Amino acid sequence: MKLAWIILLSWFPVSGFSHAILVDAQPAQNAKLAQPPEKVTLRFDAPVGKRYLALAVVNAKRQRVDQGDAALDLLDGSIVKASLKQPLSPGEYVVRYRVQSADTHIVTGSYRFTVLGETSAQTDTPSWLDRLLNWLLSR
Ligand SMILES: [Cu+2]
Repeated sequence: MKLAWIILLSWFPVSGFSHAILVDAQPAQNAKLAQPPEKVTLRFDAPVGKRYLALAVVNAKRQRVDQGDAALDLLDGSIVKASLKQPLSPGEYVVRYRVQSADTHIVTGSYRFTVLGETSAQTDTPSWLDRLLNWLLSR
């Protein structure tokens, strides 16, 4: 009977603690942002440890654009933040993170977001009216 308990307990050594799951991210996964974000905020379903904490954001050239200040929120240990170089230029970015769950397991993940910016909105071909005006003015 005693042995059965020991086996049972050793099978569930971390019962009560669970694997951290990312429940919210700002910017959101695959977001297309008109305004460059100032920071990245990740929220997990439970507090995470700061020991293996990492949060990096890289651009399409794999250059880091975060300020290297990834940290837990002072009031809420389930929130990880890092500020970004200002302003981010239009383009695609990848967020990579690593945290340690309460069950001691390391959780890693990554996702993308895009900064649209003014240039992508203005690269549309001129409207027929613009072309007509240009033609009239060029005569
Ligand atoms: Cu786990």
